[in-house]
Amino acid sequence: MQTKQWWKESVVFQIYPRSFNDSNGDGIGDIKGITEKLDYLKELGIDVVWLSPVYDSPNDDNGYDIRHYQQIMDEFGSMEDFDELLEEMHKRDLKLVMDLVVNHTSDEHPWFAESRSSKENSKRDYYIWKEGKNGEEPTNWESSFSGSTWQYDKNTGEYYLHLFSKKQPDLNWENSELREDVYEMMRWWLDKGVDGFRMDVINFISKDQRFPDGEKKPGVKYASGSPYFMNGPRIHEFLHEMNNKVLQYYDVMTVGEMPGVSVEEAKLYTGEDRKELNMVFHFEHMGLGDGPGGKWDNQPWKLTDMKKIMTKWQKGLEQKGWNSLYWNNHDQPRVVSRFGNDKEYREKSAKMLATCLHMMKGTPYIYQGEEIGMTNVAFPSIEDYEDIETLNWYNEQREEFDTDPDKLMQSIYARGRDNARTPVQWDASENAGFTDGTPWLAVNPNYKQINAEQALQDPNSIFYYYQKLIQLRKQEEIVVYGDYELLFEEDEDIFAYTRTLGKETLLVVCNFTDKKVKRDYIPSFVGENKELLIANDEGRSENDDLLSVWLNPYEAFVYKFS
Ligand code: TEU
Ligand code: CA
Repeated sequence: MQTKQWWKESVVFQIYPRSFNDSNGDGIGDIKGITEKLDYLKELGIDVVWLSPVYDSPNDDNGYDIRHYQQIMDEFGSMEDFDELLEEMHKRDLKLVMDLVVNHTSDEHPWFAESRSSKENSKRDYYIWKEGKNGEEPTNWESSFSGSTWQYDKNTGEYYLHLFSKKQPDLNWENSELREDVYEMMRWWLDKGVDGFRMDVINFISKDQRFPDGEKKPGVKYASGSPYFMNGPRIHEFLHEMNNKVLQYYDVMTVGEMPGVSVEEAKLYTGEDRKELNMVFHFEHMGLGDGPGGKWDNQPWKLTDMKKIMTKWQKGLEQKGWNSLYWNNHDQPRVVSRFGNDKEYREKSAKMLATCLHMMKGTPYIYQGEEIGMTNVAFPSIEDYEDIETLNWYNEQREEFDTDPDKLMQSIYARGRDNARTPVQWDASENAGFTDGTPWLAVNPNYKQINAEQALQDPNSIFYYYQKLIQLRKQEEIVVYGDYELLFEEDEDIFAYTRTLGKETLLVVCNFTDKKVKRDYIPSFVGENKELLIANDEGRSENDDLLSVWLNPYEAFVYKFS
C-alpha cells in the first residue's frame, strides 16, 4: 500500500470565482459570495477548495493573466475578504488551494512594463525576447488562443513569447532572479496559511533554448511548438528547486496542470522520492472526441478508448506517484453533456459518471455545478460568448477560412469553455440566485429545473449521491488505497473494474449507454460476503445474483466483498 497522506484521502472542489456566487449585485461572483456558501460545501462533504485565480488582473483571460500576485482583483473584493474566507474555511476544517499562474503574467504586470521599456532594463530577461527571422516571427509556433506565439514590440524592435494571449507574456524561467521572486511570492501565500497550489500549465515553464520551428501541416500558417516547451529540458530541475526552496517547508498539496504529459513523465513529476509535485492533471481523457483538427473538430468517442486511458494511468501510477481524478473543469464542457446524457437520463448518467470516477484510485476533483448535474449551454449567437479562446478561434475561422457560422457554433456548443462558466444555479429565482444584477455571462436557461435548492430538497438528488460517494471514501480505506484492475476491456458499453486491499474487493460496474444490457459477471469472488455500497438504481439490491445481471440505462453499482 502507498504511504498515507491527507491529500490522498481528500476530495477537492474547484471554484471558478467569477461564476460562483455574486454577493453585491454587480453580476460578478466574488470572495464574499464564496464565504456565504461554505456551509453548502461542508454539507457536500468535500475537504479542499481549489480556487481559480482571484489576483489583480485586467481579465483578458479571466484572471489567468495576473497583474499583481499579492493583490486581490477589485471585482472579487479585498485582501480582508480573502483573509476572512481563509479563516472561515479553516474554522470548518476546509483547506484552500490557490491557483499558481507562473508560466506567464499579464502584460500589465510591473515586471513586464519594465522588461519592455528597454533592452538594458534589469527585468528585460524576466520575459522571453527574440529578434525576428527574415522579417517574420522568431519561430512558426501557434498560440493556444490562435495566431502566432510572438508579438512584435515596436519600442525595442524585438518579439516577446506568449503561448497564450498576447496579453499573457511568458516568463523566462532560465533567469534565476525571476525564479527567486516566484518562490518569494509563494512563501508569502503559504505564510498566510493557504494549503497548497494548483499550478497552471506548469510543465510549459522550461523552453528549449534553441527555439526551433515546429513541423507544419500543409495549408496552415503556424505549427505546434509544443515539443519545445511541454516537459522541456529543465522542467524537473525547476520543480525540484521549487520543492527544495519552498514547498518542503509546508504541509501542503500540489497539483500541476500538465497538457501533453505522459504516464512515464508523471511518474517523475509525482514520485514521492523525487520531491517535485504530489499530483498532475493529465489531459488524455480530455482529448476523447478530438478529431484531426483538434478539439474544435469534435467527433464521437469510444468507451474502450476511455477505459484504455484511465486504466493506463491507474496502473501506471500504482507504485509511485498519485492520480488526480477529474471529468471536467473551467476549460472543459460539462461532463454530463459530454460523456453522459443530459436529456432523458441526466440524473442517472451524472450519478453513473460520478461513481465511475470516485471509485478509482486517486484524489477526485469536483467542478462547481457538477454536483447538481449542470449541463452545457447553447447560446444563440457568438455575441453571447465571453471566452477568449472561443472568440479568437471563431474570428480566425471566419476571417481566414470563411467557415459557415452554424458549423462553428456547433463546435462551440460541444467543446467551448463557456459551457463550464455559466453561473452556478443556486435556485429557481431570476438569474438562478447567482446575482441580483445582470450576470457577466448569461445563466443557462435550464436553471428552473436544475438548481442547488431543488437538489437539497430531493433525497435522491445528484448532490446527495456525491455526498454519499465522498462519505464512502472516508469510511472505506479500500476506496483510497485499493489496487485497481480493469474487467472486460473490450466491452463498448460497460466500464467495470475492481479495487482490492487485503481481503476486501470492490466491484464497480457502470453502464455508459442508454440501453438495457445483460452481462454475465463471473468474478472469482462471487458467493463470499457481499455488501451493496452504493447504486444509482432503486432496483439494485444486496441479494442480486451477479452471475447474470441486467443493467438499466446508465446504471452504476458498487459491491464490496470481504
Ligand atoms: O489552461 C491550459 C490549457 O492548456 C488550456 O489552454 C486548455 O488546453 C484549453 O483551455 C482547452 O481548450 C490553463 C488554464 O486552465 C486556462 O483557463 C488558461 O486559459 C490557460 O492555462 C492560460 O493560463
Ligand atoms: Ca460581485
